[in-house]
This record gives sequence, C-alpha cells and structure tokens, in this order.
Amino acid sequence: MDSAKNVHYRTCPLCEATCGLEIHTVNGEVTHIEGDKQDPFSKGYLCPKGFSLKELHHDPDRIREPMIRKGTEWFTVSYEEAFKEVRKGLRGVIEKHGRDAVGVYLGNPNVHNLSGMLYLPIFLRELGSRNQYSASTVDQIPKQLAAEFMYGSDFSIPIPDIDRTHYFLVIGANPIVSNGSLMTAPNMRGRLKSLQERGGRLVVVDPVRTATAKLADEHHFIKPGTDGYLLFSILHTLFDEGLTKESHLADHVNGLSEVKKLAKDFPPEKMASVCGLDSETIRTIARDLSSATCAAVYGRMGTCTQAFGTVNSWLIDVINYVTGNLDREGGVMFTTPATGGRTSKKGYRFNRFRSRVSGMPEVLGELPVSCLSEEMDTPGEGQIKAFVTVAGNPVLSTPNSKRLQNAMENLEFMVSVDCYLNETTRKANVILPAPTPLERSHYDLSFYQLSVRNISHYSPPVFDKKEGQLDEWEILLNLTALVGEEEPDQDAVTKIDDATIEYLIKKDINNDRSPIYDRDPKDIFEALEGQTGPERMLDYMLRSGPYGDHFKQQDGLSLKKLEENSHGIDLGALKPRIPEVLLTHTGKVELAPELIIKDVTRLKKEASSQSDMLLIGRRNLRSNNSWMHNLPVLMKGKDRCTLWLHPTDGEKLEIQDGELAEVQSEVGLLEVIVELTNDIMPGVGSIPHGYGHGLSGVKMTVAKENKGVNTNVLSDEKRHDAISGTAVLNGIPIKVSKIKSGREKHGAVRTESI
Ligand SMILES: Nc1nc2c(c(=O)[nH]1)N[C@H]1C(S)=C(S)[C@@H](COP(=O)(O)OP(=O)(O)OC[C@H]3O[C@@H](n4cnc5c(=O)[nH]c(N)nc54)[C@H](O)[C@@H]3O)O[C@H]1N2
Ligand SMILES: Nc1nc2c(c(=O)[nH]1)N[C@H]1C(S)=C(S)[C@@H](COP(=O)(O)OP(=O)(O)OC[C@H]3O[C@@H](n4cnc5c(=O)[nH]c(N)nc54)[C@H](O)[C@@H]3O)O[C@H]1N2
Ligand code: SF4
Ligand SMILES: [Mo]
Repeated sequence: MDSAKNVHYRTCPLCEATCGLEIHTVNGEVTHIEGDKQDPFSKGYLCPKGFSLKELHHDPDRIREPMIRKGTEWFTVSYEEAFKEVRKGLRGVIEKHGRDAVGVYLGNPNVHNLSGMLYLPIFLRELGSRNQYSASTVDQIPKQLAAEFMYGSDFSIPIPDIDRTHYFLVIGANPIVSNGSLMTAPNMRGRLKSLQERGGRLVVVDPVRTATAKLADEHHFIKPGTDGYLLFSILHTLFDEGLTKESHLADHVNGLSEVKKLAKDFPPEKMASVCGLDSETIRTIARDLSSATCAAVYGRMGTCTQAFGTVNSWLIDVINYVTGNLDREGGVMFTTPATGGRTSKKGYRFNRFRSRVSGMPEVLGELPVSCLSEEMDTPGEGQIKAFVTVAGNPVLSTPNSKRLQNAMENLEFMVSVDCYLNETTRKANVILPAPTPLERSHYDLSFYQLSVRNISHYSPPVFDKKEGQLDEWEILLNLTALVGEEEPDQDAVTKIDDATIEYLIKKDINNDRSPIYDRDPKDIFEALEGQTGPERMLDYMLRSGPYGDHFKQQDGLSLKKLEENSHGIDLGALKPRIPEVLLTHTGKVELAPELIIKDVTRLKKEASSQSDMLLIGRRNLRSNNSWMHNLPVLMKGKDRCTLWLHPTDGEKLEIQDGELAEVQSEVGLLEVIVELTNDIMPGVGSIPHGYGHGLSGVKMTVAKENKGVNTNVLSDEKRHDAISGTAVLNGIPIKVSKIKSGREKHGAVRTESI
C-alpha cells in the first residue's frame, strides 16, 4: 500500500495484452508509470494507454461516490442511501413485472476485473432474469460458440503459438493497434518482427492496409463480410491439391469427410470475384499454409462481427486442423491456465431458451444484445422495465443506438456500476462508483486462458480505498443481496461470499477431474481461513489449479507465492492438450457441428451484399472502445473520428478530404468528416466506434471536446450472425453523399440528439 515514495508492480488491466507496469507514487499520487522490465511476459513493453492509468486515477470527472439523479440533477449520497434506492427500484419492478423485467448489460471492462469475473455470475444467478446481455455479442461470441461446439467448452479457444510459428495468417484483426485479442501477448510488434526474423511470413487479409498489414510480408484486400467464401476456398484448395496433412490427431476427430464434401462447392475460381482476392492468390495462401513447417490461422473482430461470424470462426479452426497445425507447437494451441480451465460439462450452453420478441436463441447463458432494445420497447409480459449496467456503455457500443436510446426513455428504473457519467449512465437513477484499477487488486482470470504463454501474475492494489469506500465485489454482493431477500449490508456480503467459496469447494471435491477430488473439505477451509473476497477465491483457484500446491500436497502455486513474485511467474510455453482438454459428448474434436454445417447452406445462397459501399470499424492505439476519451494524454492530436474513404470513391462522390459527408444506413443517418486514404479498399468506408459524446447530460469534459459521431446509429440490430446472434458491425450497407451546404463541422449528428 502507498505511503511516501513507492514503486508498485502490476499488470495493466486496460487491454488483453496484460503488460507489466512499474508505477511510481509519492504520497498517494502517481508520479509516473513505466513498463516493468522484469515482467517475464512483457519485458518492459507498454503502449500509451498504460501511462494513462495515472490520468484515469486522477481524472476530476471520474465518479468517486454513489450518486442519485433527480430530474437532470445529480446528488452525492451514502452507499446506504444508494442501495436503499436501488432496492426500491429493482424490487418494485420485480414485484410488479417479474424477474425477467430486469435487464442487465455487462460491458467489456468486466472481463478485465477480478470482481466482475468472480462476482457477477453470483449476482446474475440471484437475479434470475433471462434478459442478460453483454458486449460479447458485439464481439467474440462466435469464436466461443465455435469452441463450445468443436471442443466442448467456450473457453477452449486454440491460440496462435505466435512465438514459434513460421507462417501467420491474420484475417480481420489488427493486433499492432489492438495489441491482440483472443491472443494475449504483450509487444505484438516485437513478436511479429521475431517471426519474420526467424524466416517466417506474416500474411494479412483485411479491407484496410492496417498497421499490421504494413508490417506484413503480404497484404490482401477482402470485400467486407466475405471471409466465409475465402476460408472455404482455401479449404477447397487444400483438399483439391492434396495439401492436407495426415494429422497426429486423426483418432481424436469426427466429421472430416463431411467438411471435405462441403468444401467441394467453393472453388477459388468461383469465389474470387465474391471476396475480391484473385484465385491464384487464394491457392497460393493454401499452398503456403500447407508447406510451412508450422502455421497458424487467426481471425478476430473482422471475422466475428459479420453475418457468418460463427461459420468463419469454425472454418479457421478446420483449416488449422487439416494443415496439421491444431494443438501443435507453432500452430494453434490450448492454454493451461493457473486457475484451471473448465473440467466438467452439462451439455451445450446454447438455445436453452429464446428471446421473447424475436425468438433469438440464448448463447452461452445470455441473449444477443441485438435484442436488447426490442425487449425494452415491445410491450407484454417480460418486457424490460428496469435496467442494470455494469462497466458498459451500450448506447455507444451496440447496434441501432437510436432505438436503444429511445427505448431507455421508458424504463421505470436504472442503476449503473461505473466510473463515468457517460452516454448510457446519464440515464441511470443511481450510479455506484467503481474503484479505479489502482484502487483494486488485479488478476487476469480471462486472459491467461487466452494467452500465448502460460502466465500467472497477481497485482495488489496500489492505493488504499478511501475510508468507507466499497470495492466492486462488495457493491456487486450488495446488489445480489437486494435482488434476493436480504438487506444490503456487510453481513449479507459476508454470507454470500462464504456460501460461494463453500459451493466451489464442494463442487470440486466431487469432481473426479479436479486435483482436489475426494479431499476432506475441512483441510481446505482451514487453509483459506482469514481470507475473504476475490483474494480467497483466487487463492483457492490457484491452489486447486494445475500448478497449485493442492493444499499442501506439493510445492506449487498459491496467492502467497504470487505475492512473493511481484513481476509475475512464467509457467512456460503452451503444451499439446488433446484429448485431455476435450469436453464434447464424444470426447473428440467435432469438426462438423450440426448447427454450423446447416448455416453453410445460407452461406452458399447469400453470395454477398449488393451494396456499392460497405461500412466497417477501426481502432486506434490511443483509444479503448468508448471510455478513455476523457484523458488528455490520449486525446491529443488530430480528430480521429472520421470516415475513411478511398480517393476513387471521394472522386465519384465529389467529396474532398476534410469535407463533411452524410452517411445513411437502413436504420440511421449521421454526418461526419471525410478522410481520404489509399489504405482503404475502394467501396469500403470506415468509422471508429465509441464516439458520440455530444449527448446532453454526459459529464466527460475532455471527451466532449472531441465528441465525434456514434457509428452505431448506423448498425442495424436486425443484421446478425444467424447462429450466435452477434451483431454485424463490419460490412454494413451504407450510402455516402456530399453535404452541399456549409453546415457546422465536427460531427453534428442529426439522428443522435434526443
Ligand atoms: N487501441 C485499442 N486496442 C484495443 C481496443 C481499442 O478500442 N483500442 N479494443 C479492445 C477490444 S474490446 C477488442 S475486442 C480488440 C479487437 O481486436 P482486433 O480484432 O485486432 O481489432 P480491430 O481493429 O477491430 O480489427 C478488426 C480488423 O478487421 C478488419 N475488417 C473489417 N471488416 C472485415 C471483414 O469483413 N473481413 C476481414 N477479413 N477484415 C475485416 C478491420 O479493417 C480491422 O482491421 O481490441 C482490443 N484492443
Ligand atoms: N460499431 C462497432 N461497435 C462496437 C465495436 C466495433 O468494433 N464497432 N466493438 C465492440 C466491442 S469489441 C466491444 S468490447 C464493445 C465495448 O462496449 P462496452 O463494454 O459497452 O463499452 P466500453 O466503451 O468498453 O465501456 C466501458 C464502461 O465501463 C466503465 N468502466 C471502466 N472500468 C470499469 C471498472 O473497472 N468497473 C466498472 N464498473 N466500470 C468500468 C467505463 O466508464 C465505461 O462506461 O463495443 C463494441 N461495439
Ligand atoms: S498494450 Fe494493453 S495491457 Fe499493455 S500497456 Fe497498452 S493497454 Fe495496457
Ligand atoms: Mo471487445
């Protein structure tokens, strides 16, 4: 903890790269932040966002105390008063309309937060509403769902073994800017350069010549939304030219012949014009993939958030398998996280219930966020009347923002756990303040499951919380208590916390795949005595995990051991895990899951969009979705929320660089400054998401100066991946036109103001 002058080591929780930071403080103030050179994973690397934790912590706009809204005015209140108000609001709705009338939206920072990862499931279970949504269905759910069907667990995602591969095919991802996603690895540029230095090739397929593409040995433009055709024609070539490799996994796989049959219909010569790559290029990619000593195919946002997201994610793994690269060094591999992975299975977590209005299937315990606004604005039993957001900004991040904004006007009650008064939380009745990353402990429970090496690193809080300030897990357990039958208070928090650890221990001692199977629970409770909250849960998971001390059975990991190793512990490179990792009913890799195979029929029918112009998104190194636009250190420089167009499109539309254009989709309209660039494919426009800070009631002074436009007024909630329900955020048909009159610059958005 902080006193006088200190140096603290911790991982950065802002993105998936998990860089080690060295944080210098004097008397409770951060003086400066550097990369931790002794971190075994990041070795001193950090990006500009790492430094910004200082400004985030000291940001005067950040919410530090519970707040209640009366009309348009906000008042600071005690936690007690805030919880009383939340209890009245949520229980009132539950009593009148039932539990499904409470909708919940969980945003991205929850997966970077130990409290969110460990305690939100408890809150959701107690709440018992089907209306659970998250940022996952505007993101990676297709990849998780493909993994659920193929390997039996949604977190069994094969990760590119980037440090050992010789050929890396990156489709629809920009890891140089995003710092990698579903591929935790700090210093992506360094790792990709090493790949090239050892004679490997980096090949990028993207409608934009991105920073990653500029580093690559080859870059190919692709028409947005057509990756399914490209991937199938690569697969076709592999079979057609006899390039598939007899796999060491042949005895562990079902469905190869079915896949081979399907691939027949996708010859590169037919698919080339659909996706915009020529057939010889496609065949060459297939040949190179096959002849490389080892290779990894990797796809991310560009392949997930489109109409065939699940099919794409599956095809990527199929190609990795048939080229002999699944579960193999230098190919794609499964992690062995220190906190253990899933070890038991109760069947697929898909379509166990459907959404009320459109009948969309449940996906991994939640409903696609594309249904959120219709569940709010369509009357009837089960209509969402109260809304809970935790670390989310759905108004800027989910499709058809205008409809969602209108729908939210009819809510009877809303509570947010957040650190800013932003486009979403401004509509809450109560805001409960989330501590900053420096006031809480940290462990990357999610991302060490998706990491290119097995790593374990615990970070204690840098600063003490203020007297009386609640940690986020305590806020979440108070909410759990109040949606149940309990009074929200410390006793309830303790009771639920104790019950949870007891439940976990009992589950594991009855699970014959757990290292603590059949142990006496007393030994385990005793060993954990004196601990509470996330630290106790984490200690338990580490000790009962694959490298753990298994409660004094061997010399192994524990929270104490991690505390003694403040730079983190490298547990080594990834190791082959098939068949032990598989949790499918058959115990095999299912290469041809029924639901995915069915969707191939749709792929065959829907060649591609007829629109002249397709909209995609992009990311910037100095930004992170919607919520870090209030930090001056990141926001300096030129306006980044622009529409990128190719100069030939500019010419056709008679729009010059820097002029204002009108962009229209099926659901919305906005005005945005155009930036002409040769780096984008003709026929494609790109606007970054997470902007549109000009709405009334937002209290983010710096962000408001660079308000930009909300691209999600253009995304259509009716367009989604047919299987997972994930929204189409890439490949949205748009019309772009020049604005004739000299209207105000800087993104005045007509559709946006309500
Ligand atoms: N600096 C920064 N880092 C971040 C974030 C951030 O906002 N800023 N956000 C974090 C989050 S939440 C995530 S999920 C990750 C995302 O990580 P990435 O997926 O690596 O990031 P994106 O920039 O979304 O990359 C998607 C790429 O797909 C391309 N693309 C669009 N449509 C298509 C298509 O149809 N086909 C193909 N092949 N490509 C297409 C886009 O041009 C873009 O280059 O980044 C994380 N890291
Ligand atoms: N068009 C388009 N839309 C997109 C995308 C795209 O590429 N294009 N990308 C999508 C993706 S990949 C993602 S992940 C989503 C992100 O979508 P969201 O998760 O909805 O939005 P964020 O911008 O990440 O907002 C995070 C919120 O959490 C708060 N916060 C930050 N840290 C904490 C914390 O520790 N605790 C709590 N309680 N609150 C905290 C912030 O103040 C902010 O309000 O956007 C998606 N939307
Ligand atoms: S790359 Fe990600 S984890 Fe590393 S410093 Fe930047 S934001 Fe933090
Ligand atoms: Mo994301």
